Amino acid sequence: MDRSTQREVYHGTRQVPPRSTNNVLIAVMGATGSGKSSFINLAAGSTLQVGNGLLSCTDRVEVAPFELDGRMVTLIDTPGFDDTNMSDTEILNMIALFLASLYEQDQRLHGILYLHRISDFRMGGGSRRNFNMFRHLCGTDCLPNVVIVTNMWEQVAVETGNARAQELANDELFFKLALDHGAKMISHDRTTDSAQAIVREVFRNPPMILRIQTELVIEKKNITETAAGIALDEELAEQRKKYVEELEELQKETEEASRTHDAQAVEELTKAREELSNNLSKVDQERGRLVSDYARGRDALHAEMESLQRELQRERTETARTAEEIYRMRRAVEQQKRGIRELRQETHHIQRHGRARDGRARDGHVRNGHVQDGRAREGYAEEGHARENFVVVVLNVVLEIAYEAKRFAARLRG
Ligand SMILES: Nc1nc2c(ncn2[C@@H]2O[C@H](COP(=O)(O)OP(=O)(O)OP(=O)(O)O)[C@@H](O)[C@H]2O)c(=O)[nH]1
Ligand SMILES: [Mg+2]
Repeated sequence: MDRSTQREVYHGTRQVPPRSTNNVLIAVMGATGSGKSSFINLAAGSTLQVGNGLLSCTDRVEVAPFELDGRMVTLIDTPGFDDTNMSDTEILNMIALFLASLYEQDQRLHGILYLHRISDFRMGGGSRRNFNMFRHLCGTDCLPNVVIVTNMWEQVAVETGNARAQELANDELFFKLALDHGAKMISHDRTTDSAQAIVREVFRNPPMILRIQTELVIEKKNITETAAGIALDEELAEQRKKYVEELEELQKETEEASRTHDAQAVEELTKAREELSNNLSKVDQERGRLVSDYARGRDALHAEMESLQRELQRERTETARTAEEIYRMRRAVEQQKRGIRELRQETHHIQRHGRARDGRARDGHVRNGHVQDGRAREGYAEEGHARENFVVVVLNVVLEIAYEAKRFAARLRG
């Protein structure tokens, strides 16, 4: 029976799920609010927090392990790019660190589910940027292990939904290239059955190595040198260019307003320029932070890994000690059991032999009885003999007397 077991939280990159051949690891990605956590909760029976407004909800990598078809499946929830609380740089760092640490611990993903709301009436800048980042994290070779999950179908008319799905599947800017390279596109109807059927789609896949994992761990690239890092930097550079152009435009407008002495316009335009300048310096900071944050995150991760290793070693020693203790106790119990068995056998033996001896003793008594009887009989016989002898003697005496009396009577007659 499929059942949810527990919910674990990866604070950044901590605690990677236990390795096992029976383990299936699947990452769930997609724009913020695309329904990733809701999907995982349906499939795994977990209780990951689901957003209830316009604000982004999941702000770290979380996992939900559960059992499906006898396999231990772990769905990995990720924060989406375009988060309302975190920058794309932070999100990329978080996801990249997690994926690199998975790979370093010899754990492979079986698939990635990429969630997309069919209810989005157009694939806006956010959705497109999110999918772009996803493609660069993933690489082309992994696409056969990717399922694009379209959801929120109940929010649109069937024909509209179908038309959108068709459009997304055929547009090179959206899902066409991924589908051409083996990715699947499946609709989800917000039921557990549908979520689990989608999970099963990537079950049978051989585990894969994502492009970002190869780049960071094998090729030891800096995050800014990875395809995703470059894509993000390009996005930021694009944003920067836009801000600079807008600033130039505002500068011209402000100068024009000054020339016409439009004080209110000058004030409004100055405010807008300040805002844009702020955005520009944020973008510049973001571009710089991608390197420093990743390096800091990696150092923190290594420190954490070392402490985890020490903890693991302590646990192993403790486990070995406990195992030894259990072994000793088992042996003691075995010995006691053997002792009890022997004691029982002995008792049994004694009881059996005791009975036999009693029996023999009783037989002895019986036989003794017979002997005594015999002796008694002998006694009786002797007695009988004595009585017989006595009778014979008496008879002889009587006969002699009778004979003497007859002789005497004959003498008298004669
Ligand atoms: N109608 C409909 N609403 C859904 C569906 N899935 C999720 N939602 C709603 O969409 C909103 C966002 O869902 P979440 O699961 O939090 O989305 P998320 O992708 O995890 O969002 P972040 O954590 O912010 O990245 C919530 O209000 C959900 O109730 C669906 O299939 N249909
Ligand atoms: Mg979420």
